[in-house]
Amino acid sequence: MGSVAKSAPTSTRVLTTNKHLVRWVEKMAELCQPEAVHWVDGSDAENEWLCQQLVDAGTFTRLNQELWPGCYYARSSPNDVARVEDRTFICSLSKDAAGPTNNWEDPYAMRRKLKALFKGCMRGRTMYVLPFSMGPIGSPMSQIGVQLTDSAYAVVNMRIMARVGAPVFAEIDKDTKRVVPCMHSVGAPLAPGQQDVPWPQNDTKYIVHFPETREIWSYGSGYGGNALLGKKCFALRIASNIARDEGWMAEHMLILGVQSPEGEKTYVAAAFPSACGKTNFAMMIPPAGFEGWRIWTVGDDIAWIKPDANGQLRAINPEAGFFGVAPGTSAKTNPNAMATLARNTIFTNVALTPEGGVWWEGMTDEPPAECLDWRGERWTPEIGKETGKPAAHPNGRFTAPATQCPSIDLAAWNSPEGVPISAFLFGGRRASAIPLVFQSFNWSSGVYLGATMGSETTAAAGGALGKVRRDPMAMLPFSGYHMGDYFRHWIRMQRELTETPRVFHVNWFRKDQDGKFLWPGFSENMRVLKWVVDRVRGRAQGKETSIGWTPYYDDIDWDGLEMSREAFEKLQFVDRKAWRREVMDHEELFLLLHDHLPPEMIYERELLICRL
Ligand code: TSX
Ligand code: MN
Repeated sequence: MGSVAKSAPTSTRVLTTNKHLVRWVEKMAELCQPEAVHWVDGSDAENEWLCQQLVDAGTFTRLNQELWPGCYYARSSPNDVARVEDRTFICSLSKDAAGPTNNWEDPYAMRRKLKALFKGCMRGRTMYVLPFSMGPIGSPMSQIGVQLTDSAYAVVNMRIMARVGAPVFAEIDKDTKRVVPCMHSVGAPLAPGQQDVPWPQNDTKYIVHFPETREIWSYGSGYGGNALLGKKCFALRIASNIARDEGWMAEHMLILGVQSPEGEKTYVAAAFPSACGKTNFAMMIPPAGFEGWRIWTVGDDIAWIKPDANGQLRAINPEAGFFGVAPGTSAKTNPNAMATLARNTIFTNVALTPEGGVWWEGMTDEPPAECLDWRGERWTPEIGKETGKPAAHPNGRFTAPATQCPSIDLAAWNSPEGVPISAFLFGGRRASAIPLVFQSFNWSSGVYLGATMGSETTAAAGGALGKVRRDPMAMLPFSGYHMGDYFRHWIRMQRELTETPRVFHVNWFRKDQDGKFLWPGFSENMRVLKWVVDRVRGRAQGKETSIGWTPYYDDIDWDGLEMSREAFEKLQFVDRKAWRREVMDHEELFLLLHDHLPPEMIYERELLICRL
């Protein structure tokens, strides 16, 4: 290690005047016993220094700077490649408050356990004090956290994913907002003289949330949602608790704006389960035939949504970057994502090419002749075929700044009051029964659509093929409280609104008897979005069916796409027999949640059964 890299620009300077924060940092340093404490200012110089530290430690490889300017490459430990849902806990005072779909442990017992785990856990490492704002700094909708972490990797990723550093300390010093304390350790202390590994972690992992005291404790993992605590832990699990108490919504939703050739802008928020192409949809480019139309990206993962003084729902994206799944992302499936990740991006668990570039399955039609896979082993297309092992891990990621996205709605993304939301979209990956698009009759039947949404299990996800895995509002792993109470909160939100957003269900994945997709998807989804906008604006017709309002063939703009009336009817067909099975299947989740389920969900189900 070079001696220049050893001296941090800000290593021990305390960057806040907030006494509570200083005292907490001191207390946590006493518990974790780090070698040094580094207050993160968020500057470029500091970031470069941190990245150099990571290169020196073998965690980062600097990519070929001509091909990938400002980009770094990391490989995690094979024991640390994804969120760990079975190690994720909601430690509310009562088990009942966490609900049957969350792991729960008594908060006092869990605190004792965590104290023991964190005792001396940062020995031989630096503890970074990382202040972050979820949402634009100073926005009334934003929330502030401070993450104490022994992972420089977490710091440089968080710097992309959130607003961090000196301006956030300045906000904390005003003492106007409660700060959410976020403790994070990879759980791998170093004995004096002990050689570090490129990806320190601990096989024992705990991702713990204390909803009442608004605290997060994460131990043992350096990866993604386990380690970048502003994202799933704060912006969804803790924020969903804050939102429920304060009358707003923390949702697992993308936000996009549809702009017409006349300049009319309509914002929608959409929730899809994993593997439905949420990021692709958020960054969609309209197809041929839609000249003059634009899709503006506000966010690809999380939306904080709040009624304004006029009773209009407004949304912000609390994040500042995209932590996207790399495999499947290409110039064909998502050119805007490819442009976004072309520079200043951190790649994790993808393949490294001999010329110092990255590659993943689906990035190009032709794989590289040779590369190192996500484990660092030699990989060729032949080896891939023989072993069945992909070059990139299926959960390999890019961490890229949102500002680099060609379709980013910069004004909206920086706007403290957020964008007005006119429609909610729910969706899933469903091979049969579920039409391409339909609109709910009203708010409560829309909440029912969200509550019962799900995706068919694929071979990759494990589980029985073709079985529907329910993932209400895509929030099953992310609601920080009882899912039944969460539906109740959705129902209750209507009272705060002068006009409720219209609610739609979409399914890009319906197949015919031969297993062929009935809908081309991707850019062509613009046609569905236009109908959604036209419905919202009161311009488009609809046909009333037993499940909701569906478009007539002539309500959809077919300019530039070959789609016969017959093919469209197949895509939109409401198969009552299949739907009667579907509605029976809804009961399973409802039984699990029955003691907290709002009566509206029971009524909506009964009404649906009657209509069918
Ligand atoms: O992201 C997807 N979207 C949304 C895009 C805005 N994907 C990829 C899902 C995996 C993450 C899709 N896959 C979509 C879609 O709308 N639709 C499909 C299914 C599909 C796949 C390939 C074809 C068609 C449909 N290709 C051809 O027909 C040639
Ligand atoms: Mn997500």
